[in-house]
Amino acid sequence: MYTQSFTTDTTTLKSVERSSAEDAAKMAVFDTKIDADGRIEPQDFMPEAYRKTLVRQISQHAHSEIVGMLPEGNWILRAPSLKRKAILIAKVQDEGGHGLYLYSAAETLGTSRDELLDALHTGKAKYSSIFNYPTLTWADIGVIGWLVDGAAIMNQIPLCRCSYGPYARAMVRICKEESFHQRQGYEALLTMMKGSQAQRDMVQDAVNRWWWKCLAMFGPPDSDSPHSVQGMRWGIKRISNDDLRQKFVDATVPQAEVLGVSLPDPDLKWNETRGHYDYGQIDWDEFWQTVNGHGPCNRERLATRVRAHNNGQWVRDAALAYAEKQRQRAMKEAA
Ligand code: BYC
Repeated sequence: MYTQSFTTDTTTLKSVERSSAEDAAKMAVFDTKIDADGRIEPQDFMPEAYRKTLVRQISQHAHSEIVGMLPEGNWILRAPSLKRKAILIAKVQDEGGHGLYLYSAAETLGTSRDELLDALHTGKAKYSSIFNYPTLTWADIGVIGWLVDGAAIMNQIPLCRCSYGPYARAMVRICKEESFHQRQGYEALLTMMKGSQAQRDMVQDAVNRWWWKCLAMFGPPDSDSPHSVQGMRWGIKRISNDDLRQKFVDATVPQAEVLGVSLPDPDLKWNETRGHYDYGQIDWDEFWQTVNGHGPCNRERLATRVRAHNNGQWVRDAALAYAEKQRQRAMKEAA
């Protein structure tokens, strides 16, 4: 009995040694690829922490896209013209598509869409803080396009160069569509700014309510961002939260001037020495409250999302039944 036990132990030891040598070799290949700015594909070896980080980020991103459909979807029936309604329907539909590309990218990492949706619906998964605020007027829809999609593009363009191939490729198409979203929002606001004083006031009020929330969208300051250093080391993140936020402020101030709105920050001013705009303090307590489920619309958004998923069960059932019928028919024909 003891002999057998010893024999087994030696075999195990040898196989552990062999597998750790193999793992070290695979890890070296992975590191070399990352250092050379290469792409990691689903069939390649990747350390478990890299896989987990990607699933975390891609799932949060996918959830943001589909929860992001809700505040805008609320306005489809109230759009002020057929043209604006058609544009809004197309935009909301695009967001659903972005969610699908991203869930598919996560599936290549071994996590199914059902698992991810379950985590969203049970409140375990995060999605962007920005979608927990109400859309009170039609001007909010323009401002979401201009500022929220504008911030999203700023954050997502660098993701087209993410080290994980399927995520990077999904982002190329998403960014093209986000660019249309941003422009349609800005154009809708330009039209309102050429209208009545009441319309101009509505735009200014929406900008005042959304500006700070958009700055917070980029995530906590670099000094409080637990995932940034490793994410950048792995080439998942290319530009830090604070640097992206600064790029967004610098790009948006001149757009606000053309539009004729003010940005609600008394500390916002050009800094000649830095070559950037300085801006005021973001309310990080409010940001974390919202991220942790206590924003103004968190409960409503999640409840609407779960209801929509449950209401769609019959569609999924019908699609599966149809696929099964097709499979049976193909088998019968092949026999
Ligand atoms: N909201 O260490 P950090 C869109 C979390 S879709 C909520 O900096 P990381 C659109 C963060 O997840 C917009 N949570 O993390 C759609 C982490 O939590 P955990 C969505 C946030 O990952 C429809 C913790 O805070 N875009 O624009 O290095 C219509 C610490 O943060 C937020 C994406 O998802 C936030 N704003 O960097 C219109 C882009 N910020 O996981 C528009 C992809 C941070 O430790 N994601 N947290 O529990 C990213 O680029 C990065 O994940 C982030 C955060 C920059 C967001």
